[in-house]
Amino acid sequence: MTAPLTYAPEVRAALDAGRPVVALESTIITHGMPYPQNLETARAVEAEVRAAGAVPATIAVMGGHIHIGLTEAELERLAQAQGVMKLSRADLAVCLASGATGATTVAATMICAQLAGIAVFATGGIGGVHRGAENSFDISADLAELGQTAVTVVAAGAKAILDLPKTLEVLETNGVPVIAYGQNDLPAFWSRSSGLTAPLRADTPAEIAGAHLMRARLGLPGGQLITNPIPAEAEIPRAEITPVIETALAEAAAQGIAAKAVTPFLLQRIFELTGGRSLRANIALVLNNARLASRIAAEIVAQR
Ligand code: PSU
Ligand code: MN
Repeated sequence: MTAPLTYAPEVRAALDAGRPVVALESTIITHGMPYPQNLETARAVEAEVRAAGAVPATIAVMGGHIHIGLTEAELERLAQAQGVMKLSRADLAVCLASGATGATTVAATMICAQLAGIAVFATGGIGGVHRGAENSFDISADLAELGQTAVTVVAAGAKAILDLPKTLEVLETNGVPVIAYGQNDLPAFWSRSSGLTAPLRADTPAEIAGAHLMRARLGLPGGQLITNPIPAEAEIPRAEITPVIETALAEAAAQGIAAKAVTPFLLQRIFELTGGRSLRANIALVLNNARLASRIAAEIVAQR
């Protein structure tokens, strides 16, 4: 018995022909953005991947199957659905076995991409070590997944709602290369700089593809985290976003928000508190990541 994968015809054809494919997650659609911007963004990200010469494969769980690539109707249904499960490594099999609908986080999307033979995955931000983790133990399963699943993930860094120094420490412990693209600083999602220096730097998609392929030759099981700074024109500078983040975090603590609910709560509050500016930035950075991921996927195909 093999994994229950259902491929969109376009994705299957590209994988069979050895053409570049970029995986995309679905939690950003169901839990990361409000409707209808979530649907518009999902479509725009797919279009961006196509424009860059790769094939997009948005991943979600429906009817007992892992869908590798969604139809327009499936994308629309997911974007409006209520009560969709947020799937990480822990929930994936239970969701599939039950037949429920589930959206894949970074961790679950990596697992599904690897099963499908997709090397590169574009998203917005990854989960990380939450502030106060020394008490809550809230550390995203995304970090452990990066240590064990061989997919190159392109993100805009980790959000400053997290404890970024601790997030870097856990990634290092898990053997994950954290590579800043085109700069020395670790990007912080809405801001181009976190004020921290990234452990590694790459300036071209070819370097990143070369390192991805070298990891396979070395038999190293984990992935790579590429942190791609948000385009300057869409950036919310650190000094502006910091007080908003502090307010949202204080509200989450006061309301006892915990576990899986933390990230969606904070994203929604920051959206409200910035009058939608955080969402516009989020959309710009996801598109930017889709472009870079497509170029990396093309380089991996070329160098293979
Ligand atoms: N960061 C965002 N938008 C998101 C997420 C993170 O800016 O939608 C989602 C991703 O799917 C990520 C997940 O994998 O949240 C992390 O959730 P948690 O912290 O519960 O592991
Ligand atoms: Mn968590």
